[in-house]
Amino acid sequence: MNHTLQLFLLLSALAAAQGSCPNGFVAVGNQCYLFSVEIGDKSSWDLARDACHLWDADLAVLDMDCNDNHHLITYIINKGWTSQLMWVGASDKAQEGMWMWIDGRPLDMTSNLWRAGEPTLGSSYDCAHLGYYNYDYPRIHLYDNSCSKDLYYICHYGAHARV
Ligand SMILES: [Ca+2]
Repeated sequence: MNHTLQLFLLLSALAAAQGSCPNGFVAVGNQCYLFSVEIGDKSSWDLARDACHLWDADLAVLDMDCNDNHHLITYIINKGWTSQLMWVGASDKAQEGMWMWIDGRPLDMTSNLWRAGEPTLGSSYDCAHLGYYNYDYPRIHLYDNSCSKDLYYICHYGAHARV
């Protein structure tokens, strides 16, 4: 093994150990996210995805089986962003009432990620965002909303969209 390759492997290992993320992204748990609230950008759900794609990312996917959800939500609360509505990568555009993450996993409508009473099953409400409701502040949950609404969004580096 030559020295250049050894150095490259060492730096790669260090970067991974430090959870380093691309410019603009922050490490939360062991994932990298970009919060558009940091750059003041709001857009529709589709345009938010386009923006994320420019950074080799896609809208955030949350997973109940994984601690990263907890890290992400705690991070948002600690930042004081609980009153900001932020698009994440789930929708029921393909089929009303069949919520899917953009990585192809189903999002169970009974998931604890949803605010009680959400999603509303509206055919005009097909995209999911994180947000809060007055009386459970500062807890945040998923809500469905109109995809054309201009909201902040969370890009997730390395999220591999299949839909
Ligand atoms: Ca819907």
